[in-house]
Amino acid sequence: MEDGAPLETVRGWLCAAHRIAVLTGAGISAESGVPTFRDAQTGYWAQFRAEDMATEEGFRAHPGRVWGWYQHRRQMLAGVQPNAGHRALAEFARRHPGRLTLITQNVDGLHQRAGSTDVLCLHGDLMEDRFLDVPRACCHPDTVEAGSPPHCPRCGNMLRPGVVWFGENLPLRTLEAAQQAARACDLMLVVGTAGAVYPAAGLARIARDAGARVAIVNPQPTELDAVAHMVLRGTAAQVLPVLLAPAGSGGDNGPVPATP
Ligand code: BV8
Repeated sequence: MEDGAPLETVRGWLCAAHRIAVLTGAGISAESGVPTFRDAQTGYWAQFRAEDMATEEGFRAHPGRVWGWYQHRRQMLAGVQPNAGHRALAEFARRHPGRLTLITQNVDGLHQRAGSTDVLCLHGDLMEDRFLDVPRACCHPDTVEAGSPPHCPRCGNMLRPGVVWFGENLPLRTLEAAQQAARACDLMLVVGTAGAVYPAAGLARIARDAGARVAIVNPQPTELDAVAHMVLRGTAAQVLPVLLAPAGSGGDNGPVPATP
């Protein structure tokens, strides 16, 4: 373990890093009020497992239920804003063009709304739809029939959310760009993810094996703690503004305890 306050140690790594890769998960949106996957589903949805609904099989078996879950999540997103963690990442990237690659597992679009650009969205975008089956000549997004889910009035092809479900491949070019960023970085920050979903979680190991330093920002232990050189036990909105603050701005939120 490095000497000195853990956050100051990671800040030293950050200042020395030519290339920084950041992998975020649902936890970075928690302080915006977006429930994470770990959080028990709320209300009506508490009776279902996200892993069962975020699958093609789950959608084909219960299209109305799964579509309703995504509509519920979209409506919830309409009322939330990016938080200080999202903004700290966007502002750092603006101050240091080309130095930071942001990779996210999230589908909530909050990084982009905070001003981050060129975000590598491994799992798609909650606000996009596409046809479930290969569209035929009769399938046009602008002529779908309303319903739960909306569908082609001619052949019944249903719309589905534009996200990557469990058991589906990630967008290849996006995944390859993320893997390349992990291999090329000097520092990887892993923020707000339990590190349980692959191949996204594997990016931390790729970075470490390629010689990068790996630091985690998470209030709880994760499945990637053993891959990290340093764990900062804190929330994204608390830690990132201090960690990523412009040089000379102090960041006097006090030391963030490392793992015990
Ligand atoms: C695939 C979109 C090939 C949908 C999501 C090994 C290699 C390859 C694949 C696998 C493998 N092992 C298993 C698999 C299969 C599977 C998988 O990983 N399963 C897991 C459950 C074991 N992976 C796949 O299926 C992937 N595809 O591999 O293709 C293939 C093809 C066919 C057959 C096999 C393989 C596709 C995975 C993508 C699934 N889609 N999202 C939707 O959103 O509805 S995943 C979804 O869940 C999220 O996008 C996210 O990635 C994941 C949740 O993870 P987290 O982001 O970590 O969130 P979580 O709630 O779990 O944790 C929150 C964390 O935040 C906690 O640590 C908490 O402490 C922390 N936190 C809380 N508050 C804060 C905070 N941190 C900071 N600040 C705070 N305030």
